[in-house]
Amino acid sequence: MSTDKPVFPKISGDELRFGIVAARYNNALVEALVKRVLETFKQHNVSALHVELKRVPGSAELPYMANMLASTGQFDCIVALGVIIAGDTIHDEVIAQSTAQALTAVGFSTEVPVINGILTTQTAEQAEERVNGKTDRGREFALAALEMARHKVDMIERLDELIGPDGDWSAD
Ligand code: DLZ
Repeated sequence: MSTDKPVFPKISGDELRFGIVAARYNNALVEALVKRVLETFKQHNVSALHVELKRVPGSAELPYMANMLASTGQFDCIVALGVIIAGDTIHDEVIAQSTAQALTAVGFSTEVPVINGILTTQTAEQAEERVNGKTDRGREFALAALEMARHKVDMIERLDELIGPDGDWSAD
């Protein structure tokens, strides 16, 4: 695991809107992630009215709901939260890889950034350390969401200016 901590820019979230999708598998750990994300949003002035939380059975269902929320056009960023813990089979690897790819695809097709907040660990203890221990992944996911939401708003505005009201591309 990388112990590097990224430095996030200071961003006010007062006009930003977020969708959160949380898996119920490994529920206690995922709920702790949800709590940290919501706390961090609050610390950055995100209005509770601008956050919608949906729950799905497991991490494999996260991309579907992320795609549906992003498709509404009502959000500046979607945060997908789950905890995948290795078992006796390679099921965890299949879910982790396919969800990561699908979440990335949602961002490209909807133009709404999606934060991959799925922890993938060998043991429950490793997940616990990253959720409730020294490594605060929930906060990291929220800070990444704030930064990407800001990028999304800025880039969509820029594209709108370039394309113009009649849909004509006006870049030199
Ligand atoms: C089936 C399954 C297994 C074995 N492990 C996990 C896990 O560690 N974390 C998680 O979020 N979901 C798990 N699931 C459930 C799948 O994500 C999914 O809900 C089911 O395969 C139904 O599509």
